[in-house]
Amino acid sequence: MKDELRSRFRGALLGLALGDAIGAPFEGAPPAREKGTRKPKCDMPLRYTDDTEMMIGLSESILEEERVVPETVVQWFIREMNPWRGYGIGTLRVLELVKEGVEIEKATHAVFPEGSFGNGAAMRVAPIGLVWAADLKRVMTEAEKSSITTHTHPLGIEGAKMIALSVAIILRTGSKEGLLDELLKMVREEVFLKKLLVAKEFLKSEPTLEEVVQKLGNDVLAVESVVTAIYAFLRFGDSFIDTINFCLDLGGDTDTIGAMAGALAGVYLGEKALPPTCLTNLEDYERLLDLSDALLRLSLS
Ligand code: F2R
Ligand code: MG
Ligand code: MG
Repeated sequence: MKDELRSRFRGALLGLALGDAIGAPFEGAPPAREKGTRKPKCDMPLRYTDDTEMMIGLSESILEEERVVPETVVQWFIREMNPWRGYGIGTLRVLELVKEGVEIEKATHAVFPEGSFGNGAAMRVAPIGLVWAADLKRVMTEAEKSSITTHTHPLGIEGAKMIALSVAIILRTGSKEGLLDELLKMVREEVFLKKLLVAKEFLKSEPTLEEVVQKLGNDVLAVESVVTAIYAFLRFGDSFIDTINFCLDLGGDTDTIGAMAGALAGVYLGEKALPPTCLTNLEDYERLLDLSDALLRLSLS
């Protein structure tokens, strides 16, 4: 039992980092003409981007405090972040302002007065779904606390809750069945509910890449990427590499959709289903293993 849990925790973090690193070279590319066009390049060093760096920061902050303390999370981001990994402009500015002494709440409304609805809170949130999987209400409150460090718009927060809940539900059930119905019960924002219903229809009809991009989205906004990642997992999640290939073919925010879908496929399939060549070349592989194991210990304590 503990071995299986360890494998799923590792699968989630490694899956997120692989999806991010494999997707990064394609970020901003147009959708492929047809499915199966793009293949992952794993025979070279796989360097991760802001998605994984922030997930590591969130994880280490959780391990330090045994809960999400927004100030601790932000201080980690400020101290450890490498801007060259490709951060969203809003997120970068929030962190600069907090570093200069501005309160988090004020800083998060400086660039976008209503707060950011980018996917930056959703892309890093998987560890919360792992640690508090036994309590879905707690998953939502901790996900919200982690989001408001940079993303205060209700849609940015809801996107993060959806990914954290998906990780938790997959960990609890070990299944893809019923995930959309569970999310439909818990999600509050109309725009996400509509997209979840589209995803449900798409699972019956095998849409083209163009239809997926048009109806679910492929860009940096939470509403244009979170359901897309969930759909990629539900359609292709029996194979990790098929899931990531599909994210590459979608184009647009490939590293982030890959990171979110990769975390879901990873927690579903476990560590052993991840391609060994890709893992060998993944930056910080050992650190990610240690982090997953420490999160597991916290969740069992
Ligand atoms: N930043 C990037 N990629 C570009 C640079 C990397 C490139 N590969 C390179 O080679 O240089 N990727 C990362 O950013 C995304 C996550 O962004 P996050 O953290 O959500 O940032 P931000 O700035 O808050 O939001 C992103 C954009 O969304 C729009 N937006 C958000 N809220 C808005 C609002 N209230 N009103 C209007 N627009 C809003 C803006 O365009 C934001 O810049 C991930 O893809 C990650 O990989
Ligand atoms: Mg990125
Ligand atoms: Mg991205």
